[in-house]
Order: sequence, then structure tokens, then C-alpha cells
Amino acid sequence: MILNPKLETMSENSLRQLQLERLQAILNRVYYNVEYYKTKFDEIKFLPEHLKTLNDLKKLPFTTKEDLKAAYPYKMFAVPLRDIVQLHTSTGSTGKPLVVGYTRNDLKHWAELNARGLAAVGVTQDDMIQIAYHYGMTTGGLGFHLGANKLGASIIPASTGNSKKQIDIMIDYKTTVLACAPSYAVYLAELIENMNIDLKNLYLRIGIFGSEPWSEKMRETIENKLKIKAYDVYGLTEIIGPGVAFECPEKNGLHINEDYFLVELINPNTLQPAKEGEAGELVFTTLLKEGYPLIRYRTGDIAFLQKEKCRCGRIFAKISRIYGRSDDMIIVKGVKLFPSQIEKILFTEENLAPHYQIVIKREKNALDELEIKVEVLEEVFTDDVAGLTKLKDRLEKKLISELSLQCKVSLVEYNSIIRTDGKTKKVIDLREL
Ligand code: DLL
Repeated sequence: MILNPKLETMSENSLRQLQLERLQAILNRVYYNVEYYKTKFDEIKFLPEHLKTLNDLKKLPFTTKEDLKAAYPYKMFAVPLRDIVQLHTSTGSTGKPLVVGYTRNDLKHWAELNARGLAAVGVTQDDMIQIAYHYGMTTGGLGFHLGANKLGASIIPASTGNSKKQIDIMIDYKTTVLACAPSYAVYLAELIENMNIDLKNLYLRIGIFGSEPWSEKMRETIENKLKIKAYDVYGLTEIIGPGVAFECPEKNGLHINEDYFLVELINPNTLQPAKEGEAGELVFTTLLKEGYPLIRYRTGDIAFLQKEKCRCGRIFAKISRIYGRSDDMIIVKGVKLFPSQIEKILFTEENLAPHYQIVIKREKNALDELEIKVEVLEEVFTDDVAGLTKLKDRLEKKLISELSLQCKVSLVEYNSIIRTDGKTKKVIDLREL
């Protein structure tokens, strides 16, 4: 179902006109309310009224994650704190997280965007939706919650974890829609299989999965094991959380909510627009955000952009699945992290050599496993076994606490991690998506 046909199926001309008006307004808002943007625009002598066409946006500089980090915690906010009604934070950056703020209008819009995505794949007020994204500082749980609430579906705010209980809930409360990370859906499906639960006891019909990369093969596995239809949904905290783009029943790309977000695709090396038909880095400009508006934000996410009209009737352009990242962010069990975060913790210890490798595995029937192999200095490795065990335990504790993720540390002999003359491969991802 198309939740908001007036907007989702408007003509190309009306959409571009609406985007232009909203862009002019948001440039004014950031120029006069966010010091960072005023400085950036002043450097190139750009005033908001200089924007006459959508193409003029290209004159403005990109905003990067580094810029947002430097603005910690509130310097990117475009309204006084008294107008902010909710805060969220992103995971995945080194040190302090990014803090994003929502005004009451932002929350209203966020609800609309997520409701569109849910309606698109057939969720209605007759559904019982189990939201097994984390409810907390990250955006998954509460983002879907707002959307499902707007739609009038019955919400089970299950949050993450406690998998057996999730399955009990699914059966007893007659869940019809499951929203969670795709790797968690595979895990739950395999657990259901291993527990010999007859699928007749389940009422599930739709799955809405995002927040990490997944593949057509994973879609097939989930659909076959749970006998549901599985859909992709994309978003990021900085832009709003879930609700940036969603799949429709055509299942060949995710519609960007283009009346809220202006999309560009760039070559991450040249920073020029990606060539027609080429993959590139997604760049978004928020068109209506009040609390935390961003202009030309480089997401780091690599995808294709499809502009042909979709058979579902929506006008909005589609992105392909996310193929990778232009930086080295990795996503393990839905938790986003950078090798530099791990490195920083390792180097708080004296007896380690500066050589490490991050290995990610996914055994069958299991969730992702994170192993950190790190070399110990030659003189330390041989003598003191008890000392090594203590070092390993200490490192594991620090890493688990910093990353909020279970992980195993393996202390290895000096010189056992292969050196190359160029960039050493720090991340070995053995998962097959
Ligand atoms: O992951 C928001 C979200 C929650 C989206 C629930 C969908 C469902 P962050 O934690 O800020 O926000 O992480 C954003 O996750 O830049 C991508 O690299 C990755 N990502 C999000 N959705 C997808 C997806 C949420 N469908 C980062 N496919 C983004 C691949 C995804 N990667």
C-alpha cells in the first residue's frame, strides 16, 4: 500500500519543485543557526539566496563524519536545546558517539517515513509487529516504533537479545511482522529449526530487515526458513535513523524518501558525481530536519542509484543494496565499529607489538564471531604463561566494555601476522553474506 500517494506518486516536476523550495529553506536555516555552516558558506562567499536550482547545491562543500565529531555534542544542532525533544547517538565512531537531536516535528516526520516503509511492504493496523531492534540510544527500535505506531499496528517492543524468549513471544503473541537485523533473523530462523518448532505455530508473514549489509542469498534463506516475505530497509543515525529508504514489493531497490532527503551519488576518490550506471558513495541533504539538518553528508555507503520509474507507482529514485563502505567501518552483529577503535584499546597495553588482525566469522547456525589476533613482544611471549592469560583477559574485558560486543582475543607470537609492504589487511571477513 502507498501510505501517502499525494507525495509518493507526485510528478517529477512537482517533486523537483518541492525539493528546491525545501532546500532553499534548509540552507537558510543552517546558515543562520549553525556556526559550522555559516563559516563553510562564508569561506566560499555563498549565501542561501544564491541557490537558484537544485544543481547549485554542488557548489557547497561536503559534510563529513569528522565534521560531526568535531561538533560534539551539540554544535550541529540548528535549534535551541529546549526545542529538542529526543536524543539519539550513533555507534561506530572512535571515541565519543555522534549525538543527534529531534524536535517534535522531526519525530512526526520520522514516524511518517517509517510508516511509509512499513505500509509499502503490506503492514497494516491488523498486524502484530515484533520490533527486535535495540531500543535505546541507537535509532532502530524507536524509529520503527514510531512508524508502526503511526500506522496503527500492534507493537511488541521486544528489543534485542534473549532469543528463546523472542521465539516464545512470536508464537504466543501471534507476531505477524518481524523487524530486526537480517543476521539476527537468520539466527532466529535457525534456532526455530533446531528447536524443532513446527512453522504452523508461527503467524509470521513479513520481515523488515536492515541496519547491516545482507544479500539476496540471505533473503532466500530467511524467506524459506520462516515462510515469510523479507524486505530491506536503510537508514543512518546522522540523517534520521531507519526511514531514509525502503523496499517496495518489487524487491529491486530501496526507494529514497526524496521529498525529505536529496540524494547524490559521488565517486569517493574524485568527489565528482558518479558516472551514469556506476556505483558510488551516497550523499544526503536533509530537506526538512529541524534539530539536526545536514547538507551534502557523505555517508560512506556505496550503492547504485536507479532513477527509472518503478512499477509500484512511486516516483522516488531507488538505491540498490549497499555494496560496501568507502571507509573501513565494519558491522558485526549489527554493531558498527572501526579498526581504529580496537587499535586504540590494544595499544593501552605495553607488551603488545603494533600488529593485529580482526577476524570475523559466522559459523552455521550462529551469530557473527569477532576474534582479535594481536602479536605479543618477543621477550614477553615465552616466559610468563600466567601473565599472558591475565593480559588476554584484561584485553577482552576492555574490548567488550568499549565495543559492547562479545569478542575473543588471541595473543600470537611476534612476527606471525603476515607483513606486506603496502597496507596490511587488518580485517579478515570470513562471513558469507
Ligand atoms: O543502522 C539505522 C537503521 C536501523 C537502519 C534499523 C535500518 C534498520 P546506524 O547505526 O547509524 O543506523 O548505522 C548506519 O548502517 O551507514 C550503513 O553502513 C549501515 N546500514 C543501515 N541499513 C543498511 C542496509 C542504522 N539496509 C549504517 N543495508 C549505514 C546495508 C545498512 N547497510
